Amino acid sequence: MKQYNPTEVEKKWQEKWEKDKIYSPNLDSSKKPFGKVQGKPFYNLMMFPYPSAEGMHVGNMYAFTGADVYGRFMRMKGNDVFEPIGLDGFGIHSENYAIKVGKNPAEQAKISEENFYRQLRSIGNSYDWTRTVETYKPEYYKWTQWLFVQLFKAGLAYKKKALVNFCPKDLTVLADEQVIDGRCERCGSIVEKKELEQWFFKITDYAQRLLDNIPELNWSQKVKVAQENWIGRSEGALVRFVILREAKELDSSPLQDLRAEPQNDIEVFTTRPDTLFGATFIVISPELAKSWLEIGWKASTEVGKYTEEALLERSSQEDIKEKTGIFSGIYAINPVNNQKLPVWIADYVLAGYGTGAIMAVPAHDRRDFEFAKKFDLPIKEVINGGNIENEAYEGEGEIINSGDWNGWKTPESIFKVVNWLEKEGIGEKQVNYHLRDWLISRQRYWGPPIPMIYCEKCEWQPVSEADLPVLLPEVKDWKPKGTGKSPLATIESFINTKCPNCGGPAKREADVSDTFLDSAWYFLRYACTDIESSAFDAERVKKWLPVNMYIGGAEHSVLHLLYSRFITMALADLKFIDFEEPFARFYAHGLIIKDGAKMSKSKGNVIVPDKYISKFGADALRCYLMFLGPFSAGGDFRDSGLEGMNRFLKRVWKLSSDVLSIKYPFGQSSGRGQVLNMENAKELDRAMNLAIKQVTDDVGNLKYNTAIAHIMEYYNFISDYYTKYSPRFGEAGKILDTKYCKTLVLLLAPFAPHMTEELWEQLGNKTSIHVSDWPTFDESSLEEKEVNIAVSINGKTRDVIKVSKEDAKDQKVVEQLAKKSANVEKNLDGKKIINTIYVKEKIINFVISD
Ligand code: ANZ
Ligand code: ZN
Repeated sequence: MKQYNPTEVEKKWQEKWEKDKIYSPNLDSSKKPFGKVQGKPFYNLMMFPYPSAEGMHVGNMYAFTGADVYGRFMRMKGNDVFEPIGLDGFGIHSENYAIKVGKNPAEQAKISEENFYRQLRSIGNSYDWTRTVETYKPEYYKWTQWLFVQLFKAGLAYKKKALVNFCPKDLTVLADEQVIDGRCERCGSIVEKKELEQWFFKITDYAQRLLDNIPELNWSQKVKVAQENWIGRSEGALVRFVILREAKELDSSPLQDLRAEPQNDIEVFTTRPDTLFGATFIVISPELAKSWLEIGWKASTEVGKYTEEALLERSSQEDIKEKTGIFSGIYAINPVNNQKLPVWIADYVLAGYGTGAIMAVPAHDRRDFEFAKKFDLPIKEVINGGNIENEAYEGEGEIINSGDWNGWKTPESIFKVVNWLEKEGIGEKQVNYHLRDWLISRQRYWGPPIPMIYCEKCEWQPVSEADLPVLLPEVKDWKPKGTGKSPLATIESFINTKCPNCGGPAKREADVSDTFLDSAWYFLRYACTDIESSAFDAERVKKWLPVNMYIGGAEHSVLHLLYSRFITMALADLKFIDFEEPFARFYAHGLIIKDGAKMSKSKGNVIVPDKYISKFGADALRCYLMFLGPFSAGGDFRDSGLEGMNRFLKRVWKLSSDVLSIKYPFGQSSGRGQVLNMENAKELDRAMNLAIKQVTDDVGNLKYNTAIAHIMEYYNFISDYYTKYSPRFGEAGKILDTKYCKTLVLLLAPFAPHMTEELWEQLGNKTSIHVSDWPTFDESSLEEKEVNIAVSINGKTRDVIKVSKEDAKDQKVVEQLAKKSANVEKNLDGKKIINTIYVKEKIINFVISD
């Protein structure tokens, strides 16, 4: 047999697989390739990549391979596996790369795509290459625009002026989810706040449902928790504080024109209505103060000045700074005890949450405590248990200093407090969510134009579906402007159009949509790439979705994974599909570390797989990556480890060749005079069954590193036998059955798909190993045949004997065997046995008289 030449073998099989379409299931009839029985549809999906021309590094390859191993395993287990691939070519990331290399994004996208697909092919994943999806192509983004139109028609898309996150480097707005610790998710710049008119999706309408479904998802726990926290449900109460009449008169009618009676009050959202008696002041956000000023509140000049400054500060969103604030000059009445509370304006109260106003309870809230200390405001304890001299007490306890509520326990009694407030007409139960609506507009070029048209008469109108896609025009000047406007805004021929409703002159929306919209529905499109008349086909989507296994990075916990869930839910409500959760199972893979840091372009520690593939082959790299640590944890990349894996694969190849080159008759003497008798065969069977069991369990649980370790153990075991009974020692030494070797090759197939395919063919098989059946094991061969039984005399252990399970059933037999032990015999010393106690398969104790 030939030397192992991975380059040759891998090329041969990659071409043949693609030609034979063994990884392209028939999505309608779901027949397995090669006319085998029908399998169950299994949608095995890896998060598609967003490419740049530098291409894929081994960290990316790690994730893709791990997903593929699972798909290959499920295919051999008899499922019809659909494992598609594509790429998210639109977006800021790709556009920034185009800027960097000085190319037009459209031109660059093609180059990136080619390189990416070349790399992806070279690692030998079982992708259905007949159904790729590229988000930047009109045949795809036509449907992204269609989706936008559906959401608009359903009242789930709206345009409004809002204070939004703006990245000063990427020169565009960002959604809340794309601001991580105050910085741009893409480039790391500190995000600013700008007031701009933008398109939003009403993901907040779905907050509760997004939350309710979480327990049923078979997802990594930490991702579920991250989503729960991001959605951030808070239960509490809305409480109304009446603004003090007398103060209004005092202060040259500060609120006279503020609001029409009787609504001149301040509403606050609180999660701790049980602390109402402890409220000692009220705080409103600078934004709320400004809106009051705008409707005629005649506040002092200092107040006006503070408000302006605080708002300006807000827009430059630096890291956490000292709390600032100012007394507004007005007072409000605490509805539970009619106490007069000063109303302050301060920047620690946010405009976008709750009502933008709070009741401050410094004794029991850290932020309020700090503020009270700084401005010398009163602190009043209403929950016992803490020491409020030094810090706020936020824990549980008994309500004190609170009239009727005294003695109630908190937090258990919060509901009683809310009932009380409702009865008194002071406030009511309220649930708030931290989740904000999804900001969709991007003032960039490289994305799908938002398919909306503005007409003076008819206002915003969606482009009619027959006119989709709204093509992204080819323009010279496509770079971001930083004016808060998209580069398309100045392209007259693009902007000027007709109103789809009245036919009058109208203007197109110039912004494009967020790339996260492109990726929020691609998993639906994969199954329908051949369908031109609609985004997807209900029947086919029903057959293949939800995705059975979704693998990707945990960093998308609240971005892509949340957006996809929302879009799927909305499509379900619009009756386009009949399920509301897109990913039945989500598994977060680990990261590859190099020199102590996560592998990434920005860290400059990237390892490109290409050179390793050409040197050792994709199979060696795949096996090595899967072996380096638990798939959920990742691991440290080392060249030496890869070389070791390469040697292992060569050994497997050699073993298989040896087995093939000689036909071993069973049960004859080897040159060394050793015979593989029935006992040896039993041992081999046991090792084989054990290996099958362990590898099956481990791969099924994505424990790839231990699966490979078991394959190695099994290899060592059988190779010992093959070596011992090697024909080198004589012609008569051909004793082993090829089944042990076949099993080895089968178990290794998901990890080293090319090499095993070649060996499989050489072992005389006509169909691909990857559509062959995964080996099954015989549980009974795994059972222990013997047990160890301790023999004791008067409680003192004298020996441990090996007894067959059969014999261990019978106390009489065990007694006899025990007495045969020399040490036992010596200690019994002919004395009379008064009693014998046998604990089955464990201990036999003889009681003798001294
Ligand atoms: C009084 C109080 C007393 C509060 C106490 C807490 C402890 P979550 O859990 O995040 O919903 N709050 C409400 N709106 C706010 C805003 N716009 N900006 C800043 N803070 C705001 O938190 C709700 C709590 O955060 C509310 O409950 C309110 O302070 C504050 F011992 O009201 B609490
Ligand atoms: Zn019109």
